[in-house]
Amino acid sequence: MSIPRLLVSVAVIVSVGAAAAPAMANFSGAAPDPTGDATDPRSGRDLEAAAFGYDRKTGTVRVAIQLATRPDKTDDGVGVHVFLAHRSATGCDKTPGVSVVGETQAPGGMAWGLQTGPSSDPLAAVGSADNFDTFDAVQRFELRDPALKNRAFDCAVATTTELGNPANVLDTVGPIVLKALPELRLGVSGVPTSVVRDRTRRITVKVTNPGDAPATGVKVRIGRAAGLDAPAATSLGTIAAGRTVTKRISIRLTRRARSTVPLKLSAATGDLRIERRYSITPRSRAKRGGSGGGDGNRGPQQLCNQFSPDLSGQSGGSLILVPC
Ligand SMILES: [Ca+2]
Repeated sequence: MSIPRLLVSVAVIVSVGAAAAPAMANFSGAAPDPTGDATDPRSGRDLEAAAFGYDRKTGTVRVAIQLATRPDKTDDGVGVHVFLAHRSATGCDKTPGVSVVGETQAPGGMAWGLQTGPSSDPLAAVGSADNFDTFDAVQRFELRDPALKNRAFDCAVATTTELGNPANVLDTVGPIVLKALPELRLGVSGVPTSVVRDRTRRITVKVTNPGDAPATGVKVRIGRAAGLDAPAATSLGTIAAGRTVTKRISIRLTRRARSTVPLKLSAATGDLRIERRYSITPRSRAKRGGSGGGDGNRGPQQLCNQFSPDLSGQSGGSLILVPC
C-alpha cells in the first residue's frame, strides 16, 4: 500500500526547525500499517503509519504517527504509546529505551521515561513533551533531553491503547528498524571578495561527515552564474562517518561577469544537501602588488539540513534547509 503523506505545513516544520539544533536525525525509520485492523473500530484508534527520528547528539526524539481518521472530539480518545529501544533476539525490547505516552484528546500532554536497566529499576530520567497536532489524524511530538543523548536507539514501536488501560493494545506499528544516517558539513575557504577577470583562483572545500553512516557518492556542486567559470560538479566519493575530505577547486570570472557574481556551493549525498552562498565582484585589472581580492569572503550563514519525521517514504523523514 502507499504510505499517506504527512499533512503538515512547511511553515510549521520550519518553525520547529528554527528552534532546534542544526543536526539532522542520526537514526530514522518509518513503516505503514494496514487500515481497519485495530481491535476497537471507533474513530481514531487505527494506526496507518509511524515515523521516527533520533538525533543522538542533541538527545532529540521526533515522532509522527498517522491515524486512519481524525480523533472524534465527542469521545474520550485513545492512548498513544511509542517507544524507542535496542533490538534483541526477542524484539525491540533491550534497554536503554525511552517510552512516550499521551492521549489524542489531551493537548500538549505527553510524558516520557528513560529506562537504562532492567524494568524493575526506577526510570533513569523522565520529562514531558508537546503533542503539536492533538485532535489531528497525524500527530507529531518531539522530546529533547541531555539524558537522551548518545543512546543509539535502533528500533521503535508505536501503539494505540485503551484509555486508562494501557495493557489493552488496540493497534501496533513496528518494530521499525531505525537506520543510521550520514550527515554533512561544508567548509569553504579562499573565496575572494573580488577578483580580476580571467584570473583563476583556487578555493578549498572541506566536507565532513559527522554522522553515523558513510556518506556515499558525495558531490560538491557549484551553481551556474553568468560570467562564472567553475566545474559544475566535483566528486568526493565516499566519506566515512567522522572523516573529512578536502578538495581544491579552480574558479574564474570571465569577461561576461558584469557586476556581483553569485557563488553557490553545495555538497550532497543522496537526499542530504547543504550549501553555502557567496558573492564575488569582478575587477578589470589587478590592484598594485598582486591579484587582489583577499580571502575574507565569509559569505552568509551556512545552510544545514534539519530533519522532520514524516510518512511520505522509506527514509522516515524529510530534510529541509535551515540556517545552521
Ligand atoms: Ca492499522
